[in-house]
Amino acid sequence: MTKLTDEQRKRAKEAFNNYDSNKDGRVTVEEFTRVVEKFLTPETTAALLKEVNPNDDDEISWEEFLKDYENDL
Ligand SMILES: [Ca+2]
Ligand SMILES: [Ca+2]
Repeated sequence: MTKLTDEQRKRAKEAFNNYDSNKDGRVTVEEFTRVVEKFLTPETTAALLKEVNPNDDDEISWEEFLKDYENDL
């Protein structure tokens, strides 16, 4: 697995915070969906959610987000 540089990690964190619209430090599936559905089709949004939220609960944890971010590099 690729190890993120500090800079990449910082960017991942910024992206994560960007999805956290109520700024409580957690990204719910609802928050994530609200952002991505603006520029993705419902099908693509669903597929993306499966990748970024593999345990299918109602929250995209930082660990889940970071893992997906690494996979997409
Ligand atoms: Ca939130
Ligand atoms: Ca999750």
